[in-house]
Amino acid sequence: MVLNIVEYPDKRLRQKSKEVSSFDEDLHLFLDDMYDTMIDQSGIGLAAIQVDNPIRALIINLPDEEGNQDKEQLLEMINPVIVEKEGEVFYQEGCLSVPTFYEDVKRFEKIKVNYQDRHGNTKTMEADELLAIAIQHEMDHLEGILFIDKLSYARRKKFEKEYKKFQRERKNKLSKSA
Ligand code: Y12
Ligand code: CO
Repeated sequence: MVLNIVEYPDKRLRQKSKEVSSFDEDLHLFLDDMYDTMIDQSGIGLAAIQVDNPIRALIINLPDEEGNQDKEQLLEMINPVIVEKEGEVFYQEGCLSVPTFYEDVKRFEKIKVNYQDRHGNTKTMEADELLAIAIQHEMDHLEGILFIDKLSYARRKKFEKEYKKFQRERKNKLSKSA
């Protein structure tokens, strides 16, 4: 089932997500709904809070060289914790909760993450390149942090102006087509 995406500036995105303690059927069905939602919206990563469920769960499904998202490569991370980090890299990030906007954000280049899978099994993963960036972006959501919070004051002000214009234009378009 495809769920509604919560969009900035909705305050619900600012909640700190809670630890997951039940790795039951409800969690599995919810993770499946998150996947349906991410794919439906052409996303490559999604945190539970983005579909209005403040639990520490995220999914990532990066495209391969041909641009295809293989479900076999789907990564589900529950209660993730970064235990090692190194280097620095800039990447132009986007987010389904901040539609149409992409901004350069500084991230750690390489990370090591401890997390649990959907069955509660403990895992460790080392990540670099796009995967490291995606994990850090999604883990920020668990703390109520958005990539736009990491912009300079001037860039953020510009973003706020452009985002308001985008919201206005989308509302006008929708009211004309109704
Ligand atoms: C690197 C940086 C950030 C992430 C986090 C996951 N981000 C996304 O999945 C962003 C998806 C996205 C999709 C959009 O829709 C289309 O491209 C059709 C989009 O554009 C619009 O909303 C019009 C914006 C963002 C992972 C890795
Ligand atoms: Co996001």
